Amino acid sequence: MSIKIIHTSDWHIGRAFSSTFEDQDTRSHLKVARFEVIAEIVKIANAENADVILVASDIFENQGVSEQEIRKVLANLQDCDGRVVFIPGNHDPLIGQFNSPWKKMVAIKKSENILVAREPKPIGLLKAQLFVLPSPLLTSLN
Ligand SMILES: [Mn+2]
Repeated sequence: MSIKIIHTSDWHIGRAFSSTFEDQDTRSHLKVARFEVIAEIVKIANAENADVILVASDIFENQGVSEQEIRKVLANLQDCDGRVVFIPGNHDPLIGQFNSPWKKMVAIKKSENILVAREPKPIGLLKAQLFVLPSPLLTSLN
C-alpha cells in the first residue's frame, strides 16, 4: 500500500509584519493570505488523497496568538479528509507560557483528526502503518 504525506511548516500565524512592511494594507493582506494558504493546502491534500498533513513547527508566530486566530486555523482545516499532525517549534514551543496556543487549540478543537505532538513519543497513524516520531520543542531554546 502507499501512504501520502504532505509536509509543510512555518505558517507563522499571527505574524504582524510590522518590521517588514510599513504599509498597513500589505500587512493585513499577508495576515489574511496565511489563512487562505491553509485552505489551499487542504484542497490539495484532499485532491491528492493525502493521508496526513504534517506541519513541522512554527505554526504560530509566538505565544501571544489570539484565540480567534487559532479558531481560524481550525476552521480552515475542517474539510481535511486526512489527519493533521502539528509539531511545536521554536516560535511556538509547547510549554513555557501560560497561554500557549497549543493549550488553547487542544481545548478548542473538536476533530479527532487534528493532533498536536505534545511529547517526544511516536504517534501511530493509519492503524499503525505509519509512525510520526516528533521532537516538539518545549521551550524556544531546546
Ligand atoms: Mn520558522
